[in-house]
Amino acid sequence: MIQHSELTNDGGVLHNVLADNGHGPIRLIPTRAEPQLRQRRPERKATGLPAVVNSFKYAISEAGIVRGTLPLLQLNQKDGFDCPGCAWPDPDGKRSAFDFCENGAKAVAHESDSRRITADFFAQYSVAELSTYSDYWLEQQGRLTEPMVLRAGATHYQPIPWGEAFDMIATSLNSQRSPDEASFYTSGKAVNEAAFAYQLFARQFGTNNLPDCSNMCHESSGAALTNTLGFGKGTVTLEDLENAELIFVVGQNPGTNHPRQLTALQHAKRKGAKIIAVNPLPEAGLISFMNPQETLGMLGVGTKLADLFLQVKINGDVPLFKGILKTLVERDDVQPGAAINWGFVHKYTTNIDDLRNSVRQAPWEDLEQLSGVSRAQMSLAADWVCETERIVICWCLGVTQHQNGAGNVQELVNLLLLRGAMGMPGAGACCVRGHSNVQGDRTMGVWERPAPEFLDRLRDAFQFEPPRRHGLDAQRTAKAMHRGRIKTFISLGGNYLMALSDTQFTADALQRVELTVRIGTKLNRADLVTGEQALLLPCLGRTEIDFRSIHNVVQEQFTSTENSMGVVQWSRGRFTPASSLLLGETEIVCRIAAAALGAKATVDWLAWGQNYDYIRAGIAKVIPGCAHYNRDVRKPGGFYLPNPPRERKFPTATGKALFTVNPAPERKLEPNQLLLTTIRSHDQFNTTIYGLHDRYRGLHNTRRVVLVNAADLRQLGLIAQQKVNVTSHFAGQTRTAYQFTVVEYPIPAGCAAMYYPEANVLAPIDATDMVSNCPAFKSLVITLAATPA
Ligand SMILES: Nc1nc2c(c(=O)[nH]1)N[C@H]1C(S)=C(S)[C@@H](COP(=O)(O)OP(=O)(O)OC[C@H]3O[C@@H](n4cnc5c(=O)[nH]c(N)nc54)[C@H](O)[C@@H]3O)O[C@H]1N2
Ligand SMILES: Nc1nc2c(c(=O)[nH]1)N[C@H]1C(S)=C(S)[C@@H](COP(=O)(O)OP(=O)(O)OC[C@H]3O[C@@H](n4cnc5c(=O)[nH]c(N)nc54)[C@H](O)[C@@H]3O)O[C@H]1N2
Ligand SMILES: [Mo]
Repeated sequence: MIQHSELTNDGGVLHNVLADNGHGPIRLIPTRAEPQLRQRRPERKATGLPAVVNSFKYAISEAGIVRGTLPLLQLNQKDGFDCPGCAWPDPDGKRSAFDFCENGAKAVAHESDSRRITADFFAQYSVAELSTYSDYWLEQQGRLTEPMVLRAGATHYQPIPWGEAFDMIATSLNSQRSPDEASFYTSGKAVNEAAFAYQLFARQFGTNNLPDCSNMCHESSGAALTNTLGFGKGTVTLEDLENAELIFVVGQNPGTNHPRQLTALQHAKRKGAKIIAVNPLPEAGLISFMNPQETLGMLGVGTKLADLFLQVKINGDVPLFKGILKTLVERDDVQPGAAINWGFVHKYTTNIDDLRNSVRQAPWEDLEQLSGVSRAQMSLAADWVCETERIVICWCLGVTQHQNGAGNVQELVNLLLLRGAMGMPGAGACCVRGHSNVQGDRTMGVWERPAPEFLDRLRDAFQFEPPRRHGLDAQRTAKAMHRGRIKTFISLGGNYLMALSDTQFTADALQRVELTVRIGTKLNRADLVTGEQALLLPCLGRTEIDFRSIHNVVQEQFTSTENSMGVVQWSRGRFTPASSLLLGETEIVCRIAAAALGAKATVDWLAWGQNYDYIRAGIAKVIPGCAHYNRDVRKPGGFYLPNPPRERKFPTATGKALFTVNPAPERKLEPNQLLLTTIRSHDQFNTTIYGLHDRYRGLHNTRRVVLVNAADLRQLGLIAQQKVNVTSHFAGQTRTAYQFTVVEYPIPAGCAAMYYPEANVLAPIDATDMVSNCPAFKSLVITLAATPA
């Protein structure tokens, strides 16, 4: 039985130790000593030669030179594999042989790792010992090579044959009282074929418990876009972005997280576009960019990117955009048509008067004070907005991960609609997705709240009655685990433990599950903080060849993905698998389904796992726009999925796009409290840490830092580089992260930043967006306390 965890001091590291659920004392926080911080001046430019050098350095160190550089040349080519990094699209036309970026290169090299984790490794280290190492160290141990099991009461993982592993999952699933005691998590790397099979399996098993990483990522965008445009995705193509005359980049750090977006911004800029960056941090990529694809960029000659940098306070985006909208409405009141595109508004939208009245009433003082941006700057942005309708707004997590995340996105939509910047070339909403196939997974039906029409199509295509009751999202799943309501938990990729909020709570929750299963390529902490029993099932990466034997003939299988702009494309691995025992994740899903469903199955799961054309034929029957999936996906460059707003069709209840009124968040901070945002360093992919350097921000050697403004440091009586404990405050509860180094950084006063996932212990499980339930990872109230010397 689980006891409460307690605070201990392990080799000088203070933290809560998890209760022993039979596998030994598991550490949630690594206890090995960390190097000291080294701080340099933040860089003013992104990429260029250092980026190319860094990516090759990383490729060489991880993968060995030959295996390291060859995959880089295959990246995002029309006959190569889809980059396992971010979801930024590839150009439709000719592609440069070097169309990769530093961080895409790191993602590929990390997967092409020449190191291996074998059964010997697990015999050598107990799970308790592994848990004393950092997350960085765990992923650096190399690729997983064979299926492993952690049995009840065992201290070590042991090898298990694939067949037995599938039977173990089937037994666990079929012993539950209700299918809703099972949960099927998906991380956004899963390819379309795996995702479609997975959701069909979960629903044939009888549950809509399909939480995914999107619940913690762009859930707010999906909710807001569906509410306002009737369609939950962005509306632009890459060409639109390059043809825009005004581009906003809001709450996004493209230099690190979507480096190829900088090339598109540079192209737009050369055609005369203006760029406005909205961010509390002066991110290098937003300020200036050196294109590594061009000689001048290589030599260090950069393009100045942002024409205007609006250094908004954390969660100050609604007041900022309301200020811009207010300026537009007031100008239009004086001279109708000067700022509002009335032709578009009358024909395609509803609710304009509510919007106009609400912004007229908003006091300037409040808007300036809450946003931290002056009225003069808002007015300058409004001048540029009035000059053109070819406006694109790009956004990512700085917008979505707040208690009013959906409201933030809706406020951006208001601006686009007011100008009619929708469904015309060079204009629209550019919702920049994260994981390389997170958008595709949703298209394929991985969602805990499926539309009734979708379930009807599944029913008709596969002759079964899908469950209608909505399932649990990622956050609600942890709460259900805590109450003992989830008994079997399967993760298709990802790192649910470290990605979700409230690490301690989530860890306690996972330890109450009977069987946790993870399908993955590398070891992470989620494999150490497990249920009573755990399976670790290693799979092929996207860069590797997926061979199948069909009727004794060996055939190569390919898979497909969808990028941020709705283009579906095939992806073919090129490299010898890391181990002969690996299976493709699609096949793993199908074989679990075959074992678990038995006679209940209405498709031939084993055949689906052998030949993905069968799965694609299934996709064709169910997913809109995919009627000829097997044919279209084989076209070079792929095909576009339908996107109604691009044609000015808005499938809302009224058939029109909706203006919304989004109140500015009101949060009264007490003296000494700061508002914390959590961000990615330049050297990580989500919970996968590639290294300990955040080059552009000038922070080296450690990730356990808190970035604070100089004035706040003085006022709090702290000295830069001092060690502090960070406490978050929410609904009368506190959570503490111990021994972080405080860093002086040019962030607005009253704001602070820490790295994800180290900061997730501070994020309350209940602090989520009011509409979408996306965790408010980017507005946490904290205080800092110097640690006793
Ligand atoms: N190399 C690399 N690429 C990645 C990832 C990765 O970890 N590494 N992750 C992938 C995934 S899954 C995703 S979802 C994306 C994430 O891509 P981003 O959203 O760019 O990721 P974050 O580092 O979380 O950065 C958020 C940005 O928002 C700013 N910000 C924080 N709070 C606020 C706010 O209140 N208002 C505004 N306006 N800005 C704010 C931060 O300063 C930061 O610049 O990247 C994807 N690509
Ligand atoms: N505080 C805070 N928390 C956040 C965020 C934040 O900004 N702040 N961002 C949130 C966001 S946007 C997201 S998307 C989530 C990310 O949440 P997840 O998607 O759950 O986490 P990842 O870190 O991307 O998963 C890494 C693991 O995926 C496995 N993996 C890698 N490649 C493959 C593959 O090809 N197949 C399979 N099956 N497995 C593979 C490896 O084992 C690796 O250890 O985190 C969220 N959490
Ligand atoms: Mo994400």
